[in-house]
Amino acid sequence: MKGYLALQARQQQLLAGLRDDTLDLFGQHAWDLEQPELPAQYVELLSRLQDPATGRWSWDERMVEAARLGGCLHRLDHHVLRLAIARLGCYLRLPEARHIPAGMVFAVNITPTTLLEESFPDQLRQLLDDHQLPPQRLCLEITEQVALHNPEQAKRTMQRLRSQGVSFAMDDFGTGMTSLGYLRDLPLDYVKIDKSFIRRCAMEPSSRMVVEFIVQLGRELGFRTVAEGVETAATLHDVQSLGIGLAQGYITTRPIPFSRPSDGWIFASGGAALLAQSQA
Ligand code: G
Ligand code: MN
Repeated sequence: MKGYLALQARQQQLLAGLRDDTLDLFGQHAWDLEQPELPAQYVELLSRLQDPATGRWSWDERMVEAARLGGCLHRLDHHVLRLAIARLGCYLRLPEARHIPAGMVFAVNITPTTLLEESFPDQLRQLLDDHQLPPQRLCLEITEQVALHNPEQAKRTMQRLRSQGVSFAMDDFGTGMTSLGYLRDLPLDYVKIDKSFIRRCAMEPSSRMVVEFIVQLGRELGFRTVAEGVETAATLHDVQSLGIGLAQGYITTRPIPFSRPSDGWIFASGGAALLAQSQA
């Protein structure tokens, strides 16, 4: 009963956020561990809800599940995608945006059911055109669940969007039940290794071996690996020694409101200073 009430409360919160426009995007960088002297070039846009009473922004990871059970997942995904693309389109036309690295990508989380909607590729194309956002700026983060739904259709949709320039990241890898075969079959640019897995690497040799294998697979198949949830310099150094390509987590930044990218936070350095320090 308690769980059910909590679920209902999350659904209400989400619906209020969508209705009152108090659902917004925050950004968090990933650092390129192979070129840490370059500015960060990967920014994930994360959903946050504002508490009307306190004004504080937060996000409960169980919100997506609440949206799914409450039947508003489609609405949530499309809201977030529209918001992200509209903001980015606007922002990238501002004079200060000329300093943004040409290769910088902005990643948005969408659920597999949205990706698999028949009309999704056309709707996405339309949004990108409407807001004049080059598809090369957009990365879609999807979870392993995509493989459980309809891997063949997922592959077709991803190939089609990728041929237009959109890139794809597999998110939270290591939390689902997916076989490694899907990493081979799906056209992926990034595989983001879940924070629980990264944490276990410090203690479990078997987890380290799996990560090393994924890194190797990435080199052969052409996707880059990303360590999620990196919080300390020690972990940063460790994931670099494992050969992981990028690091994301509180070590790069706490998520920052994206509504004000012109504040300059978008131009973050790439972690070279910290990597040099932790090696000393
Ligand atoms: O599922 P996905 O990987 O997109 O979720 C990212 C979530 O993880 C965000 O809500 C973000 O706030 C959170 N997060 C980002 N960096 C860290 C971190 O270093 N530690 C922890 N515990 N959570 C993080
Ligand atoms: Mn993500």
